[in-house]
Parts: sequence; C-alpha cells; structure tokens
Amino acid sequence: MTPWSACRFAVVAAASIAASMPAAAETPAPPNASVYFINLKDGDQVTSPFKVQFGLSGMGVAPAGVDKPNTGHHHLIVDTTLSAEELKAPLASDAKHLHFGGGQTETMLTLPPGRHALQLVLGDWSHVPFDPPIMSPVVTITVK
Ligand SMILES: [Cu+2]
Repeated sequence: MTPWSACRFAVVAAASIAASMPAAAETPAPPNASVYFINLKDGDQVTSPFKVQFGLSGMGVAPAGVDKPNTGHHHLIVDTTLSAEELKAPLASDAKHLHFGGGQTETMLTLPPGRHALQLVLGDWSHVPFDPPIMSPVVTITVK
C-alpha cells in the first residue's frame, strides 16, 4: 500500500465510524409511511394461537442494527400504549413490547381468552420509533 492509498483508507474508515455512531435524535419518518395489520381488524374474534401479519407501506423492512435509509423493523404492542417519552427512546422488550428485529413480517401470537389491544409501531435500526411515530391504529380483538 502506498502512503497515499493508506491515507485515503483512513479517511474512509473515519467516515464510516461517524456514520455508525448512535443517532442523537429520532430518525425522521419518510412522508406517507404507514404500518397496518394485514389480517386483523377491530372487533375480530380469534382462537389462540393466531397469526398476525404486519403490513408496511412507503418504507422497507430491515433487521435491527442495519442503519439503512427508509427502513425499520416491526414492534407489536400488546395491551398497553406508548407514552410520549416511550416514543422517543428505544422500546422496552417484554411481553407487552415484542420486537421483530430479524425483519419478520408476521408472527404467531398466544394470548389468554378475552379482549386484547394490539398496535404496530415501526422502530428504526436502534429500536427508537420514528419522528413522527409510524404506528397503526389500535385493534381490539377477542380471543375465544
Ligand atoms: Cu426493536
């Protein structure tokens, strides 16, 4: 490697390190992006376990950790809602906040009998919702 090419390599490496640093703010949402349930609507009755299919338009799905423009991964919010603070930070990961960081676009969900509220929220590569948040309407279903 000549000194010149070594120098150029160093510049490229520094630029890519800067690009992979954690973002200080939420990722801006592209215009007209939306998430929605493909196979569930408000008032549906289901038998557990049941399939939930995640729809996304105006953006692409990428696994968590992949910082690619106009992509994100799905989160399924179960029987809770997100506060304004929660919408500005990496989402919790527990039974009420399910991450699909592998880039999955559907899941089989097991819930006890009764009414349940489901909502999809798209997160960026670091699990932070977009600004403004890309969220589906809350869908209330009944598990028989
Ligand atoms: Cu996530």
